[in-house]
Amino acid sequence: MTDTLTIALSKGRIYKETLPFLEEVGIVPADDPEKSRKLILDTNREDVKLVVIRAADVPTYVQYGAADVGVAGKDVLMEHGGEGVYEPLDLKIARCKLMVAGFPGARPQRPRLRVATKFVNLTRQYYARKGEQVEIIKLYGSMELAPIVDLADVIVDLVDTGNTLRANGLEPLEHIADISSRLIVNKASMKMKQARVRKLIDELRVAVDKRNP
Ligand code: PRT
Ligand code: MG
Repeated sequence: MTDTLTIALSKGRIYKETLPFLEEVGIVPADDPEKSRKLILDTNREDVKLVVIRAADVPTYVQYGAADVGVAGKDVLMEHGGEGVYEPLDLKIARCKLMVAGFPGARPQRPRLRVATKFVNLTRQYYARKGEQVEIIKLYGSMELAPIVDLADVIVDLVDTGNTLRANGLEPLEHIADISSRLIVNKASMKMKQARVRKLIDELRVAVDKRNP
C-alpha cells in the first residue's frame, strides 16, 4: 500500500533505544518484537508499520524501498556504502567506537597484517587510506577469538565499555570512527512521501535535541 510508511528496525539495542523516540513522535508498536515472532508490526497508527530485521539488513531494505525509513548504526551504513539512502539525522543512540584491537605490543607474525572482521569493506577502506597492505578475513561474530587462536593479528570491531576486549586479553589499538545510529530514508520515499517523511525527521530531530541539550 503506497500510503503506508514502513520503518525498518533491528531487535536488541537499536529497537530498545529507538522506541522512546517513536513514542515521543506518536508511534507506538502494537507488539513487542522481542517477544513476538512477527516480522511486520502494526502500530497505533494505521499508516505506520515496522519491519524488524537483522541490523545489517536495514540499509538494504531502505535502499530498495522495502522500507521507507530505517534506523542503522553508522558502522552498518559505512559497510553497506549508503547507496540509495539519505542519512538526515543522527539519533545519537547505540553509541560505541569502531576500533582496531589486538594484543598490546604484539609483533605481526606474517609479511602482511591479518585482520579479522565482519566489516570487510570499511576495513579495506581504512587500511587503503593508510596505504597499508593487509589480508582481511571475514567473520560473522566473536571476532575477539581470532587473535587468541592466531587466526588473525588484529580485529576490527565495535567497542563500548572495552570489557569484551579486556576479558580476552585484547586492547584497543587504533580508533577508526565514532559510531551512533542514524535515521536513513529511501531516496524515492523522500520525494513521494515528502510531507510525512519530513514531518517524521523534524519531530525526531526535536526529540534528539531535547535528549542531548
Ligand atoms: O547481534 P546481531 O548479529 O543480530 O546483529 P548486530 O550485532 O549487528 O546487532 P546489534 O543489535 O548487536 O548491534 C546493532 C548496532 O548497535 C551496531 O551496528 C552498532 O552500531 C551498535 N552498537 C553499540 C554495538 C555496540 N554498541 C556494541 N558494544 N554493537 C555491538 N556491540 C558489541 C561489539 O561488537 C562487541 O562484541 O558489543 C561488544 C563490545 O562491547 P563492550 O561493552 O564489551 O566493549
Ligand atoms: Mg550483536
